Amino acid sequence: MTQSLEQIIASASADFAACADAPSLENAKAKYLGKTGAVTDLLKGMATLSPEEKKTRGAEINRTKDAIEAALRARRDALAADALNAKLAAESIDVTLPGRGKGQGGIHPVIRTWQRVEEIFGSIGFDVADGPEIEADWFNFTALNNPPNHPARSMQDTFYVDMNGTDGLPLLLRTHTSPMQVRYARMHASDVTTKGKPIKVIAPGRTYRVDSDATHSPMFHQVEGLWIDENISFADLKGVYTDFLRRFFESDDLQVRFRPSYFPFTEPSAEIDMKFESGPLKGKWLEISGSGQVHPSVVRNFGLDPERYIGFAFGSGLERLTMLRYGIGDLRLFFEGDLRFLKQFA
Ligand code: 2NM
Repeated sequence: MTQSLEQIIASASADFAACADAPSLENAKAKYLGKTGAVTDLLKGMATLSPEEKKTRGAEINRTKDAIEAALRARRDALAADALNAKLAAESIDVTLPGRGKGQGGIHPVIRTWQRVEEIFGSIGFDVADGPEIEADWFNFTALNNPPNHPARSMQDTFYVDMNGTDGLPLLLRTHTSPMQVRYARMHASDVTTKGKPIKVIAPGRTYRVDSDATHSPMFHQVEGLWIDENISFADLKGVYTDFLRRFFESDDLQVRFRPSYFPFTEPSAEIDMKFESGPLKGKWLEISGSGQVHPSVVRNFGLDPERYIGFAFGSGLERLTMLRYGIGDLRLFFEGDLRFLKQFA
């Protein structure tokens, strides 16, 4: 039974409409436009027609083919649009929901101490110096009177970055911020000698030692201070440092004492102890800093005459200052990045 051309178009449209996805649509296409499809059959059926009839019939079949192809395209487009809409619906974002927010960062407690130390010493007329963490051996050790065989210079105690750095001498991670004092003093030595302007500077920053346990971290923070002038004494250092500690700990009756000690770069040297008169740490002497009169050889390395100029220096750990101020018991809390700890200081 031969179908009319209109019936074939209607049947193709119905078949295409029944296809729910692209692969089944391509199968349905073969049924009409493929090698054994209905349109091909129609063309074969023209073999017996006269040339005149072939012309008319051929044109009719071509229109049929065009109509089927148009129906196919329309269904393809519709299926693609459905697929896209389904995908968009599955991935839909509810733009009316409240945002997650950026999360507020906070200042790390040690950096808070750093800022506070700069503020207090700044108000007493101290400049702030900042310099390299990768240092030359001369600035970190030699200039500071560290003898060649001092254990601090060993591979066990210092991180060496390059054993043949500048002029064949090692480059290392600074073990204290004193090398910055040396740099600063050499830079400002002529202000001292020609303008009579004293050197008053603190050098806060990161320092490094091969050391890691409950009370030592391979990276830690120091603040060191240097005061060079004519005719100053330990009494001046004690006055300035006591003022600093009382303001830092917000404790007007905090007591300070100097206790003899030893450092290669100072002579004489002293530990600075402090004692609270109230609060949870009341009555206990606590070691808080090292200090001393800068050794004559070191003053000479600053480019100054030790017969004329006197230097006082001190050094303190920013972690220790922070632990005492906030009552923190474990150094490692500073470096673990635990938000439950850090949020308390934000
Ligand atoms: C300390 C203890 C004693 C110190 C010495 C110097 C310099 F560069 F002037 F020689 N800066 N810091 C010093 C002195 C540091 O820390 C425990």
